[in-house]
Amino acid sequence: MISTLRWALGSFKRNKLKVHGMVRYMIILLLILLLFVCGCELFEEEEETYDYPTITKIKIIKIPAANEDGYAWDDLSLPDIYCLVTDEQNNIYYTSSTWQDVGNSEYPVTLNPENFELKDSERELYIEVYDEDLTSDDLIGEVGPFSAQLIMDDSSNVYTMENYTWTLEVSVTLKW
Ligand SMILES: [Ca+2]
Ligand SMILES: [Ca+2]
Repeated sequence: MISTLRWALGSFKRNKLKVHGMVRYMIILLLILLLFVCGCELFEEEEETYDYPTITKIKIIKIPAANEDGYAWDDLSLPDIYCLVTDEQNNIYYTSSTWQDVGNSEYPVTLNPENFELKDSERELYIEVYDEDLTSDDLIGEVGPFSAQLIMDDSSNVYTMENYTWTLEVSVTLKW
């Protein structure tokens, strides 16, 4: 009888320990979940701040299929696209990297400038789009002028420019 009682007591203690373990385990799990959810929310709420209006994206949406002489941009391959951001005096403020052999289905081509700040928000800028060649690059076309102020007055972050003479369409995304 005593041994049965002892066994029952021991079993109760063991189960109690098991329950405690499980509760502890679930609390830890809940804490981890809570931390994760809070972390995600904090991450989402973290808005990047900019000291100056900053171009975060340049999208080449459309380029003419052929050059002004009616020939393809490259003889044996597709055009290699990059752009410059310049002003009226041809000062260069930004040179993008080049997208090699861009096919029609690849547009829009997104060029991501890293923290391209427009410290002078009134400065009028142009975007020149080129086909990179071995000797001299072909100018595909130009859009502009635009300024950070013009885009901010427009209030939308994405500003699209089209040059009908060149059949060229480019958009810039500005954050401020
Ligand atoms: Ca070419
Ligand atoms: Ca090419």
